[in-house]
Amino acid sequence: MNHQLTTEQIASYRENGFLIIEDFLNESELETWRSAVEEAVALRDENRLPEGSYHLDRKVTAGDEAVFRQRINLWMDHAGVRTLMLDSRLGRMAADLEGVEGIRIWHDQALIKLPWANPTTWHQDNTKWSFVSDHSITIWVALDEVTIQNGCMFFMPGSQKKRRDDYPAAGNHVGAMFEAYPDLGAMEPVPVVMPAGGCSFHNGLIVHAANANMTPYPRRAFTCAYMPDHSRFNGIPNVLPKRILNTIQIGDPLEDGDQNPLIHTYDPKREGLTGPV
Ligand SMILES: O=C(O)CCC(=O)C(=O)O
Ligand SMILES: [Fe+2]
Repeated sequence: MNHQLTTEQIASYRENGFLIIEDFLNESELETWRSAVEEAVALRDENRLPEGSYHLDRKVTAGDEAVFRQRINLWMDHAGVRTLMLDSRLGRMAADLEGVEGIRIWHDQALIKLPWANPTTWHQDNTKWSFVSDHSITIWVALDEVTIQNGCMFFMPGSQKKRRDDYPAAGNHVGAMFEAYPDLGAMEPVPVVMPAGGCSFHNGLIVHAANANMTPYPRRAFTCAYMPDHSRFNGIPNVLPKRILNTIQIGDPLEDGDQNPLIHTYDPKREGLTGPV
């Protein structure tokens, strides 16, 4: 795993809100990621979220897979994915790109854009999550080559510098966000194509989308969203389980290690670091 970041890469990430690493996984690592994710998705069956989730009653329907097949927090119920996700090297990359002390997993997800799937509408990630942060970050690993044709992502460089909380949920047309924010609709997006085994990192506030899949093959990606340590609950349930939602108050820290494990920290006083398993 190509996990060493240069100061140029970190500076570029902080300016643009994203970074591409084309040679992230070697061939054998890619094979390990592919088979772990494939097996975990098959085991999860029709459930988008793990057992005990607040939204578990939201059954996956054919319509839900119009954009992608989405299976969240596979690290919780598959040992192979868990080993990959708890790797502290990933946490360190996220911490260094964002300049934060500690990194917790917010959620992982398999995002499989099936043949002929619709585009992913323009959005900012962090405005949907259970904590507010300028420093959330996602790694998006390409399990297949990603092209303009099969549904690559597009980023609006620099757009992470401004939070946009008020736009319609996905399901509307691809540019629905730009009706609320016309300045964004005047920007030129950057397409993110990469070979299988490449990855991108993007900030949780960058405005982004993905193309339709105009090929007869799936576009498989595995991603993990990270939350800075010491982030606090904002009242949005999102992917949190009932077990936590039943007890937590707005403003409480999200620090349950079984839900949001701390995978890397520079804080020597902090205990409970999970580390590679
Ligand atoms: O893969 C996609 O189509 C969208 C991914 C995305 O929005 C994300 O990883 O934040
Ligand atoms: Fe996103």
